Amino acid sequence: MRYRARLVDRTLVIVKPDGVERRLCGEILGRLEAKGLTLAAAELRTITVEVAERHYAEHAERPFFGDLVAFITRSPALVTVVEGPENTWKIVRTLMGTTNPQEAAPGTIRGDLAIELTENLIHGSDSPESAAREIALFFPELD
Ligand code: D4T
Repeated sequence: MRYRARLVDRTLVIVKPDGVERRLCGEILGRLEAKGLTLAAAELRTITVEVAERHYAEHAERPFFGDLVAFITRSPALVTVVEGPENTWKIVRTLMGTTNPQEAAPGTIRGDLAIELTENLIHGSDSPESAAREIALFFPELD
């Protein structure tokens, strides 16, 4: 019988503007799907400054906050909810690779496809609590 993950968990995944601009949406989502994860929602949208500031609120005091908000809002991003087994957020983070693509392992999305910290292609929630908060922020209708 073909393997199918039990769908018990959800996480927010964003193909950031650099990924859309570089035409890597298919490559990136393809890796998540090939792993066995399932798209539950997806929308190409230009993230507003207000939503970006709420999404990255934990970085509000960091020196790179302004550039980060400008980057994530500069052109459309592919905002998605990905479904899979327990701790799907962690499975996605493993596939993504570390935040700095220069340190990300080969075989990961950032390790294979990116080189700049500021253009690291993909966002994935970093805990169950972040996943719930971010899904509610980007897809309130799914709650
Ligand atoms: P996101 O949240 O975008 O998925 O990235 P991570 O979860 O992997 O990493 P993060 O929250 O620590 O950083 C958010 C975002 O800010 C950029 N960044 C980060 C930056 O421009 N300069 C920096 O010094 C750091 C630490 C990269 C990702």
